[in-house]
Amino acid sequence: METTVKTICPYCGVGCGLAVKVRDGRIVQVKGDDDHPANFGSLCTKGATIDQIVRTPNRLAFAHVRDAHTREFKRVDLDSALTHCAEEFERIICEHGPAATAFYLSGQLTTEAQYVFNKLAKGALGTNNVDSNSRLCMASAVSAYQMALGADAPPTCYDDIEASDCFLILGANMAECHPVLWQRIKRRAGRGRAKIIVVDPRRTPTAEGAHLHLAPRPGTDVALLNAILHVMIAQGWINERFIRDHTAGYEQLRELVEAWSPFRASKVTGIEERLIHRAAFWFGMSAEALSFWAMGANQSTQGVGKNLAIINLHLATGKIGRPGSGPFSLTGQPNAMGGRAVGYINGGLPGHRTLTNARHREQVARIWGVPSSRIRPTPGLDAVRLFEAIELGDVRALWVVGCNPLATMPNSHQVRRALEKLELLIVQDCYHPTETSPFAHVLLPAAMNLEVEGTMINSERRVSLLQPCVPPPGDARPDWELGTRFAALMGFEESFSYNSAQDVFEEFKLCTNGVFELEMCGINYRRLKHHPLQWPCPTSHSPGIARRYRRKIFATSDGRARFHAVNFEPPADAITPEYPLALITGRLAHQWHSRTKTAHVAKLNKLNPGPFVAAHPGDATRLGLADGAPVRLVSRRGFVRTTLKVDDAVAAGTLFMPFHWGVNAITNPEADRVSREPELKFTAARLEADAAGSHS
Ligand SMILES: Nc1nc2c(c(=O)[nH]1)N[C@H]1C(S)=C(S)[C@@H](COP(=O)(O)OP(=O)(O)OC[C@H]3O[C@@H](n4cnc5c(=O)[nH]c(N)nc54)[C@H](O)[C@@H]3O)O[C@H]1N2
Ligand SMILES: Nc1nc2c(c(=O)[nH]1)N[C@H]1C(S)=C(S)[C@@H](COP(=O)(O)OP(=O)(O)OC[C@H]3O[C@@H](n4cnc5c(=O)[nH]c(N)nc54)[C@H](O)[C@@H]3O)O[C@H]1N2
Ligand code: SF4
Ligand SMILES: [Mo]
Repeated sequence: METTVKTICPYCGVGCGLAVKVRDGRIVQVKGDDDHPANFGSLCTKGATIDQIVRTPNRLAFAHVRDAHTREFKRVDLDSALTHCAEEFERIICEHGPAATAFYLSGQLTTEAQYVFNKLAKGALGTNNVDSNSRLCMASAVSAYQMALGADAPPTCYDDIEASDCFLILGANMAECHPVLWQRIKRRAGRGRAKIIVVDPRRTPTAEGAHLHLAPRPGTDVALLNAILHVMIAQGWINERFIRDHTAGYEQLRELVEAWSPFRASKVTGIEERLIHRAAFWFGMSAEALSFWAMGANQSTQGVGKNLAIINLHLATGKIGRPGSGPFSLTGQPNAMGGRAVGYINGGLPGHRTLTNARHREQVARIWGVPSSRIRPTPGLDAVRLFEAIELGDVRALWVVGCNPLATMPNSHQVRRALEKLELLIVQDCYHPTETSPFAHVLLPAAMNLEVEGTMINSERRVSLLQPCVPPPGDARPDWELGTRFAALMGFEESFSYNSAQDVFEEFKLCTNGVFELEMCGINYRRLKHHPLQWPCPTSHSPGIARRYRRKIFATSDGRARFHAVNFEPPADAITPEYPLALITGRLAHQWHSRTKTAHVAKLNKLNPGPFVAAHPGDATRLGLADGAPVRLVSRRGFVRTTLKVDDAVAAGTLFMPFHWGVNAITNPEADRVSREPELKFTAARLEADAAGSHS
């Protein structure tokens, strides 16, 4: 029998629709869904090859348990494994209190799984130690949206691309990381209707496709953005009326950017003055301008500042709240947006609520069916502090759902010490081994995206329904169900009495009721089976709202958007003679993070075959290193071995290393003060010949 199942690509936050042909329980063809508004049939290499990541030799199909992480794993049935988890949680909570337990969740889970685990921790067990890999990813954007616009909600949609005349793409390599959206931008620009400005220290494929490439020294974007605003103010390309009627805080910002002449910014950023003028001219004089940004902005000790400085440009020109204009942060993972709505971070509650607000705790407790005293008012630990607390012995049990922290957290030597110290580490994953799973006491087999029902929300706030294409292998179950079964064993059966993902979604939806900016009450599985819907979607007849702030009333208390006067601050890791180079880490087009998925796909590995560090020819010559040489990359935290790639796409004084094969032994855990997002984009490093000559 042959059927075509419509579902969603399990990789990036573009959220492409898939049409998966299944014959006799096997996937026989994967195509883009022609009807899905995120991609209209297009796919990139990763999406097109997902059939190859489902049945792999290292698929984790059964639960495993052991007493100590030095012993052998024993395969057990799921109920025994969950019972063991429950007993261990009970013991640790009894001896050390609930704050000795923690959860580390993922933007690659369904909204339903994120919701269940967040509720399990904060509403049942009484621990607020819930954080997610979004801390390493979207945290800075979340903080900036809240501060500037009053709510964590991108105001824009993909259709804005066709209505825009100028794209400012900062710290985002869209050609490799959001390829389907990039193709759409290229089509718009190709018709001669829009200019593309790319701000990236590297000459990426995205920069090569731009009309103007500004290559700042790593970490100096705020200086550049302030200078762009300086020029726009001096030239009168700002919108005084919009500023007066719909914003607050302009005067302070104006005073600050007055001091940021292109001359001064050029000294800090290394970008020629005339190019700063040109960028300001294009942004300021275009009828509509859209900015996209991603990790080059967010993963910085000034991550929130960079975000705010971008939003300032839109507010100063009034280029927001109308087709073709607005700030548009790109979400990395397929459902980071769902996690944000669910509040799966240390201080969050569902429906854009916060733990510290007593009214919010009451509202959520009512929906959760728990006494409001159960929800504790103090935020838990963010990811970086969580692993520090584990090493100190303050947290003793950790449940990791859909993350591989030993590979992806900064300063992984510290993370390894923490994992070794845990009394209970539960790793719930689709594969084993990963970098993290060998440290576990319990392995729980998770069904993967193509095997489950549930929702995911993409960068433009669009909710899509995942439909199972094939059954999960062995004992693997959907993530939400594993959390629910554990909750029942801990005595919370009544408040976790879901029989399906749909039941979970219906409860989550109640948390958005009356939360104007996030309202999802008009969304249900029945509607989603026909077509995906954007929130806010207040009624079952509403098509969902594509663009926010059309009436120029922002989600702040007085309806005005806020300017923020952000001054430039250098990155935390100091460049010194001992560590003279600035190391950037990031992605390649055909690999995904720690490669638990993409490592299985021959085509992808042929395209991006292996690890390297890229250095400018001048730096390589000065160090006497040739292309292909075995090298050591050393930072204040350790070293990694790899192969040198001499490449003039990176500027002199900088290095680039993809993190797919491991680089985090040397990266810096120092984080933005507000968002607590670590500075994964800037490590002071030195490059040297690897005397041992072997790679790892
Ligand atoms: N192929 C592929 N696609 C992916 C992923 C993947 O693993 N592989 N992961 C997904 C996820 S979770 C995410 S978060 C996104 C990330 O998507 P991106 O953020 O686009 O990807 P990165 O390579 O991490 O970083 C983007 C760029 O930031 C630049 N950069 C570094 N420092 C600075 C700086 O100081 N200023 C500026 N302006 N730029 C800087 C880097 O040179 C790099 O080109 O990709 C998503 N899509
Ligand atoms: N140096 C450096 N480090 C970085 C970054 C960087 O740019 N530079 N980027 C950061 C960013 S933006 C991100 S988002 C993080 C990503 O960090 P991680 O999320 O830790 O990285 P992944 O390799 O995607 O790990 C996801 C794990 O979940 C498993 N998994 C996948 N789908 C499912 C599922 O449905 N259920 C369950 N239970 N498991 C599943 C995968 O097999 C894998 O083991 O990395 C961060 N780390
Ligand atoms: S662009 Fe992103 S969502 Fe679309 S197919 Fe590629 S990885 Fe999947
Ligand atoms: Mo990410």
